[in-house]
Amino acid sequence: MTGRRTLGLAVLMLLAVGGTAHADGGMRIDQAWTRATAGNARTGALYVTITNTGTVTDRLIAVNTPVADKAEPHESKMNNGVMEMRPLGPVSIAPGKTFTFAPNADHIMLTGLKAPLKLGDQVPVTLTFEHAGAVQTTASVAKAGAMSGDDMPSMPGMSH
Ligand SMILES: [Cu+2]
Repeated sequence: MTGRRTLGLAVLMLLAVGGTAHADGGMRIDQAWTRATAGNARTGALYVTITNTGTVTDRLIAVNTPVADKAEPHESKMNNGVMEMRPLGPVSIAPGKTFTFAPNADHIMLTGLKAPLKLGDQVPVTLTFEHAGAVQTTASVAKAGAMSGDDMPSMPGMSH
């Protein structure tokens, strides 16, 4: 692990501790990840698993990340053999339920990427819920074409 990444992670953890996630907010965020982008690609997709551990239905109303101009939940649907996508709108999650953004399914579209996403980087993400408020997480950057966030470099030190 590089010193640079360790420092970045420490800063992010401080942000998470000092962030705006409410103590009573019942949203658990797992497995946030995205994919490395090639060249000057301006779009990407973010994947994350959200579990409502609270007692009321909550809605994901906004997603923000400093690496892109816009982050918006999309749904993907096959239409006459063509994969089409469109904005999903606010995502409702009932108590005890889990919602997963995953490849070839619902995803969080990143548009206006400010720089290429590099393998092994950690991307700050803020998920804002109607009740739970803003919840901070970090997305790991997996390799291009990865189908899960576990598809990570075997030697993290080699990634820069
Ligand atoms: Cu999309």
